[in-house]
Amino acid sequence: MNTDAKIYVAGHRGMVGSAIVRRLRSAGYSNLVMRTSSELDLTQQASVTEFLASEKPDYIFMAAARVGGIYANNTYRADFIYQNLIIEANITHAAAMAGVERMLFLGSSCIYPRDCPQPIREDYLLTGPLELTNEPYAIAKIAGIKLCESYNRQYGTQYVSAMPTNLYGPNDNYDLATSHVLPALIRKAHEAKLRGDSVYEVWGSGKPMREFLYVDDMAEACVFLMEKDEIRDGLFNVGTGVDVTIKELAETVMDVVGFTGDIVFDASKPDGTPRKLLDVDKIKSIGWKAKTDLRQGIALAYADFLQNVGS
Ligand code: GFB
Repeated sequence: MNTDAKIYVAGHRGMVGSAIVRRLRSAGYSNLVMRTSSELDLTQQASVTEFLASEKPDYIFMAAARVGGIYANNTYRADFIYQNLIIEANITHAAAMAGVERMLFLGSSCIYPRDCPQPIREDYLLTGPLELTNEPYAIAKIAGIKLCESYNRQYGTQYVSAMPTNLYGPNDNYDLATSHVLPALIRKAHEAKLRGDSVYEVWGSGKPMREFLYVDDMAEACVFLMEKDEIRDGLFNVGTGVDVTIKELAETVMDVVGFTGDIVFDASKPDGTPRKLLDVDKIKSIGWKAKTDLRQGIALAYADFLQNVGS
């Protein structure tokens, strides 16, 4: 990517999109194109077609999506499959028709079968049934991968797919009903500390295992993949290669936040996938690996929470 390349970041206000913008700017890319959802409704095919036909960016980072944690995925199942399918279909088709050569599509580790061997390799895709709590979202993201593959074969595009593990960091969603686990535990531990509570609640059994990647490391991986001209297609897991139980995570969050009470587990909430540790050998083999360890990342995320959300 030349530093004067025109780069469209779809979803630039989200946690991942805003991290990609930070990374691009720090790497000297200044010709960035961004549109808020009120300026450009990505669910409207005609608007997306007109926008990409006129802008004709050299690169697209597709970080726009309807996202959320286990409860949001399981509650708004129709919204998650419809909105993600239509956004990715609109952008992929309009990009190919506008002659956009290179694009990075962002998916999620939930695309892999619920009970596949761990760590999960990219070629385990579509080898077994999905986790039911986020199946609609997973199906949409699998379709996004297939859109990239199909347009690459038919139209000669170079659309690459990146599958991040669970992400966290600056500009995360801290709404307790729709957020992912890590921001939720940061907020719950912080508020329990302020209230002087003796316990803080963790959903499920605490037994599931999750891998957590700091969002600025994810952004670095996204720019890394687009800067490698020889990477023209395919699917790349992006993660740390290390996972922890939700109980261990909750204990680390308590320690970072300074909450000294006890954990209480709410067994009425779903555990979801027992484990989804990504095999990151493929992206490591081309020269990228995550830098931020979990405790360091949680401290950075808590500092962001205090600055922008909490009191
Ligand atoms: O992060 P999370 O919502 O989504 O939940 P997934 C991870 C685990 O943390 C589950 C537990 O076992 C939750 O029960 N957990 C404990 C909590 N306390 C909480 C809490 O207060 N809030 C939340 N949200 N979880 C997501 C998919 O699955 O993974 C997304 O639903 C996406 O679509 C994302 O793929 C990467 O990790 O289970």
